Amino acid sequence: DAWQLQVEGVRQPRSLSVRELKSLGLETVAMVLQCSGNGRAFFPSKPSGTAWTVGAAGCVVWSGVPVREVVKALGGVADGGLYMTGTGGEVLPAGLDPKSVIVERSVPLSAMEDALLAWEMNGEPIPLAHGGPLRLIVPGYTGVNNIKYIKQLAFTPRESEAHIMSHGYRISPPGSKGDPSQPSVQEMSVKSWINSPLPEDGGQAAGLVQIHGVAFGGMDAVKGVEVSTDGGKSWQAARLVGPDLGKYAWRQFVLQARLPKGTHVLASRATDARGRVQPETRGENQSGYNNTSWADHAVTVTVA
Ligand SMILES: Nc1nc2c(c(=O)[nH]1)N[C@H]1C(S)=C(S)[C@@H](COP(=O)(O)O)O[C@H]1N2
Ligand SMILES: [Mo]
Repeated sequence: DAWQLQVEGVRQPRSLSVRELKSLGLETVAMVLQCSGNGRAFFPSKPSGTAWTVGAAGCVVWSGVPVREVVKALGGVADGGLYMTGTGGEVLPAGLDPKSVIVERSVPLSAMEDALLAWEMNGEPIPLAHGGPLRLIVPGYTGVNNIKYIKQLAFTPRESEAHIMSHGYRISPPGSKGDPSQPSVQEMSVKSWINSPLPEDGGQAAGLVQIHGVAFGGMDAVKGVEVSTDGGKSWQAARLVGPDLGKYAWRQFVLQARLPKGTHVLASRATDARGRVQPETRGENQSGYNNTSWADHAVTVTVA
């Protein structure tokens, strides 16, 4: 409760403790937190960075105060505020230019509407590893925009000049370096993948299988998922299962299929509430970000 957050770029800028923030409002959001490098392992260019396939994501319930309530209590956003900029509370190593190491990210002001300053994760205080005591949650935005142990929230006329914002996490053409003219990794888009059966589960017996996985829309709800058992030549509608926890959460899906002996390429393809369909191919970029390709996420299983 004693952790302090400095709020800048509002009419009455000041520092608030988590205890004070707890008196200003309480909301809960279930959302997919996904690293922008999730799916990087499928890039043939083998970009540097962790070779994630699908493991750098989770669907998490966060609770805290809506940012808009905090802003309201401090008189509103000051004139000229176009971005919401969060700064991580890491102790910076001495002797380095702070801009080169600080975790500070800017998102468009519009992201404030659904953003939370959260102190609870899945009903418990957020552990340090996931950003406690206080984390900025920007639903629909990739992992890096969700600032852990946030120490400052500022409404700024420009994007942060921290390296992680200006040059890191940019969609750079293959072979080039990141720079501020390129798009930053921000909103997620519609994506799904299969969690079972997987080749590493070992041999699958011929007959009935439940092909299941997860699907999410990013900024919009997921409307449906199709599954293919022939590498994308034909598709069947899967069934969404489990509770609907809102548009920022993922849904589980299942398709019951009868697989004969042989090798099968299983793929899933999600559609969001605006009718946008998960694409077949990835968007090539230097760092292996934002891979939503259904073909890359297809799995090959052998049925005995
Ligand atoms: N302060 C701070 N916030 C941060 C980071 C960080 O290094 N420092 N890493 C970001 C990145 S790249 C990701 S993918 C997520 C990971 O969140 P998790 O550890 O809760 O899974 O946190 C984001 N927020
Ligand atoms: Mo990340």
